[in-house]
Amino acid sequence: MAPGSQGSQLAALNAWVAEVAALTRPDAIHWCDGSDAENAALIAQMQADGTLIQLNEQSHPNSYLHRSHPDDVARVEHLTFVCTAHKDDAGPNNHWMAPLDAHAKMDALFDGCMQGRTMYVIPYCMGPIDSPLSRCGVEITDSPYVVANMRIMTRMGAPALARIEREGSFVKGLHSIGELDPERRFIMHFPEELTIQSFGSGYGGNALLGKKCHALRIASHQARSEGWLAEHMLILGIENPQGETHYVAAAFPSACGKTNLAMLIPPEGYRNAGWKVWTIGDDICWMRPGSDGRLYAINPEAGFFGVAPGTSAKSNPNALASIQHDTIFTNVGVTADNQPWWEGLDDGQTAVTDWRGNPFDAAKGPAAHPNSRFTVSAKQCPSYSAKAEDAQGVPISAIVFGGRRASLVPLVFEARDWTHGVLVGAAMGSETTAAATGAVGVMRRDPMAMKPFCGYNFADYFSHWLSFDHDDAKLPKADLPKIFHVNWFRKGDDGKFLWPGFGDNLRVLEWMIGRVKGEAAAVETPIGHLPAEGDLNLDGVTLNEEGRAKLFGFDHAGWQAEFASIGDYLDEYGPRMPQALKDEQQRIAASLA
Ligand code: SAT
Ligand code: MN
Repeated sequence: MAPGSQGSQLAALNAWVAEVAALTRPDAIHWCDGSDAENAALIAQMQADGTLIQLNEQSHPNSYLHRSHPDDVARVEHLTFVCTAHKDDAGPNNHWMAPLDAHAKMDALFDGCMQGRTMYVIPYCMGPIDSPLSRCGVEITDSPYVVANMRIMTRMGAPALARIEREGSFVKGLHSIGELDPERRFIMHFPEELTIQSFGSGYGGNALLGKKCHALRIASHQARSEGWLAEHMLILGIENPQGETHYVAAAFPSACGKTNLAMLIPPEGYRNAGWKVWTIGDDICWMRPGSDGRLYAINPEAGFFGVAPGTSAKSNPNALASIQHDTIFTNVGVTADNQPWWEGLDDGQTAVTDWRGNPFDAAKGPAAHPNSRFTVSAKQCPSYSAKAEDAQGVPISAIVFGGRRASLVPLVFEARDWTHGVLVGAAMGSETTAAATGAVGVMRRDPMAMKPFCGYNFADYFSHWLSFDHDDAKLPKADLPKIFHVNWFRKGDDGKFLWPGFGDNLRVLEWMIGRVKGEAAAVETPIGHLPAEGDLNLDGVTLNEEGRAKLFGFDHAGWQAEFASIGDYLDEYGPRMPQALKDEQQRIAASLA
């Protein structure tokens, strides 16, 4: 039964649901209330039809394995479109289709696609239910797996519906797994209509429409017109021994360790001294200037959709502790006693069955797909911060950009000012990972880690970022975070990582906070401020000569070539690219000449 009465704020929602039902022709319509009983019934149904496989009830209570279609294991950037009325508004960073053409294509795919299936209507809220920074959406899907995941990843059900009824506005997301045919798969965004349509995939960011589709592509577009930022960033709190907490937002491309950084465990010396790290979010950050001019951030999500391989008691004990119960695993292997297993778990066991459900044979490939995932409520994370539920959000002291760069880029540097920081973000490069289909390990420019997620022209996005550093007497004086760049992935001549990473990354964060407070020293170079020998606490880390030189050095000739390439990259955006950013690039290129 559809809630709400005629004439209420829900009339628009009811009308849309009726319209979708007329097109897709489901056998039944189920409005999700988010209750435990509803979830239990869906899980039982998915166990019965094989969508979910119960894992070892002793070791992993209430946890399930889902095996996706083997052709449906990652986001599909080449099939993802931003459909704005004008092509230039989507920009060279997006695939574009005219809205009318895209609607015609999608209507044909959705026509009758839910026959024999149940249509689920999922009202959800991105962000704490009572936060002014939060935004609501409704996803219609024919996948109960999507319902179960959305229940973990968002504030889903009755409270979200009540907020939609109050506000009357919501993002419309329509999803069908179709036939899971890669030839009939499209992820379409209509930012001007606050609408998402996704067909033919049941996986992650293609199907859980609250995540990348809403919270990044649609929200970035909304944020631009409303004066805030929707970013592909984790948020963490760093509490020093004096009990003072600084919040940091950090952008890394998918599968570059955002979850690990967000759940960092301080090295022993730091722990003993009283340092603590708090997790706010691991993937998405919405930020808005507060009345004091600082940026306040919320995590719009309520759970983690983390990469399983490499997660271990050593690399991320908080994540491992989080996923011991009430977790959905997708595309991992299983052990002889039916526990979830993946490469790098390092628990002395091994899989007997691989992610496809075949007997595991290491010679034929990994047990877990490299983009296999766990879905778990953030509340299960031991380091989850109470502040993550705060309606006001947390004030951000530093913004960090980082990618996977085997060469050139040092461990850390600080941007001179906001404009330079925006250029540092815009020039970000990273080697591709398994989170998207396509070649892995190819260096590409991934500005602010938003290449696959910015819902509008990057040139306009950079202008929007620059606009936060205003000189407008009518607005509160901006007290903006400092901007840094990090590279945990620098390699030596032997191809091995030079920096230990994980918990030791706190050493770098400590230096950043020292810089924010005006206490830590740095040396100036054309690319920004670098810590000099002795500025970073390296007690307990062994670095050889090569490590010190490459992690803290500045390769003049290499950066000259890099800045030439950055200039070419900015030019690809044509006349919409803000002059201030080009000037900044030219200023640095000149100082390198
Ligand atoms: O598939 S998702 O987009 O949800 C995960 C990721 O790529 O970060
Ligand atoms: Mn991500």
